[in-house]
Amino acid sequence: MLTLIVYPAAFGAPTASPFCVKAMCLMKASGLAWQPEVSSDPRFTPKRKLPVLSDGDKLIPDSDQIRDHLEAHYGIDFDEGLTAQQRAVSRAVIRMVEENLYFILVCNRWLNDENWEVTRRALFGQIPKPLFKFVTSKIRKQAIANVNGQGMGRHSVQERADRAAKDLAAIETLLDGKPFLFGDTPTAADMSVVPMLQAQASSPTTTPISVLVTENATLSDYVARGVSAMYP
Ligand SMILES: N[C@@H](CCC(=O)N[C@@H](CS)C(=O)NCC(=O)O)C(=O)O
Repeated sequence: MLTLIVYPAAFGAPTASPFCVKAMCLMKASGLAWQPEVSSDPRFTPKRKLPVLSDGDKLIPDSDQIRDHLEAHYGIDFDEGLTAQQRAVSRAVIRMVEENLYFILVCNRWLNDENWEVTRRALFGQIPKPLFKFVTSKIRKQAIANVNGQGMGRHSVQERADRAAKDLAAIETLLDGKPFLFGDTPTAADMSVVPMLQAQASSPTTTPISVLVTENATLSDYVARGVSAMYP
C-alpha cells in the first residue's frame, strides 16, 4: 500500500500545505490504493519537507517527483488528452503558482502578525505549552529568513497583492468559462492551482491577497468545483 506523508489538516483543507493537498489529489486521481499518514515533523524526510510518498522501500519527496514517480511506475498520465501546447502551458502555470503564489501565501500566513497568531496555533497547537512560544518563534524566524532570501518577503503587502492579482488574472483568462483549466476534467495543473487558491482564500484574517480569490466569483466557483472533484 502506498503511504503519503502529509501535514495535519488546517485552514479548511485536508492538510495545511498546498503541496500536500496537491499530492493527495494526485493520489486520488491515480486510482491506486493509498493511505495518508499525518506528521508535523518533516526533519527526518529526505528533503526535510512534506509531502513524501512511501512506496515499498522507496521514499519519494516533493510533489513534482511524486507525480513523476506515479507516471513512470504506474503508467498514469495526469494530463491525458492534452496537446503538447497545453502540456507546456500546464507546466508554466504549475511553476507560476508553486514558485510565486506559494511564497505570497507563506508571507500571508507567517509575516502578518494577526495571521501568525492563528497559523502558529493551527500548525503547532500540539507543542506543549511551556515550549510553544519558544519553538514556534524559532520556526517563524526561519520562515521569514526563507521568504526574505527568496525575495517575496521584501515586498510590501500591496506589492505582493499586485503580483498575486496578475497571476490570478492569468488563471481566470485560461479558465475562459471552462470548468477546469483545460476542459471538463481536472488535470495536473488544476491539482496545483486549486489547493494554492483555496489556501489563499482561507487566510486566517481577510487580507488584500485573500479577497482576490474570495471576491472573484470565477475563481471561487473554480475552487469549489475543484475541491469537490479532486480532494480525497
Ligand atoms: N517543492 C516541494 C515543496 C514542498 C514544501 O515547500 N513543503 C513545505 C510546506 S508547504 C515544508 O514542508 N516546509 C518545511 C520547511 O521548509 O522546513 C513540493 O512540491 O513538494
